[in-house]
Amino acid sequence: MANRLDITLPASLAAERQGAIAILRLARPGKRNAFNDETILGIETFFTSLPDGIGAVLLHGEGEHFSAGLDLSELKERDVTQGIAHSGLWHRAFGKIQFGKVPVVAVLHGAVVGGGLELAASAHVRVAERSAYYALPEGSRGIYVGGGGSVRLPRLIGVARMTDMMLTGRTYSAEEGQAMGLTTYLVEQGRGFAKGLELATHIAGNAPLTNFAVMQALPRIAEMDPAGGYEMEALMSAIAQADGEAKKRLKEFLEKRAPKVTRS
Ligand code: 1HE
Repeated sequence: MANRLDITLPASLAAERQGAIAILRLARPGKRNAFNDETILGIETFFTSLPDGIGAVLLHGEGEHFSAGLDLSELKERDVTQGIAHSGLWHRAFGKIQFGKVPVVAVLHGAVVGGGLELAASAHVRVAERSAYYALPEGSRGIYVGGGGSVRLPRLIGVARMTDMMLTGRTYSAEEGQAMGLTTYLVEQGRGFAKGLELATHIAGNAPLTNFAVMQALPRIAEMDPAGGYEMEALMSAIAQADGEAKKRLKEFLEKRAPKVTRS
């Protein structure tokens, strides 16, 4: 049963709750879900205001496109200092997604471009519908990514592909994005929300400490030197397995009350 989430957001965003899942919808389809400052601040508010009991977030976009990225009509006459602050605003908001309270599943369709792709890259699981396509039009607009794209996208698709996208305006299709690891699920048109909700529901059912470890420890360990990484992994693993939730789940398996691992 869907119900409202009591978080005050700008009209460009809509939030609701379905059980343990908080759903955030980019709701400015008339402008192809382009992000003005108000929207970026609203995204930050949403991810910092999630109530207890929410186990995962589902992020999706209204209309034909996920997002056209930065609202270009707001670029105006920013000077260098204001430009740095503007990018910092995006970094802060998207950081609250990647390193927030709970995992985020993003459902992508239509144009996922510029800042829209940067937003998608901040999520933990990405589902593409076949209509999705990816581009970094910053190159042709005379600007540069500013929403963390230089940090997150090379880790997903490699420096070479991002360089190509920015220099040549190349776009990638949903199928190509899936093949290169940008998304990990590819579904038919109109099936993204249901798939995203199914995944978010599974994620929300995990032990909270496991989700914490995957969100907070894994990306940091992956960037560490191997010796430090093994050490941090050992610590995280020990913390997770000492938790009551782990003990309960292991007992359920050993008493044959938990499901086996099966092919999906
Ligand atoms: C916009 C924006 C926008 C649409 N800012 N207003 N992003 C871009 O360079 C992508 C620019 N947008 C497009 O290429 C196309 O709009 C789409 C491929 C996404 C969709 O095409 P279409 O035919 O469905 O829509 P449209 O007719 O182009 O746009 C509908 C309206 O949305 C129209 O306004 P209207 O008043 O004439 O109805 C467009 O002007 C408006 N619109 N996209 C402002 N982006 C932190 S740094 C991040 C840097 C970036 O993200 S750069 C990438 C910018």
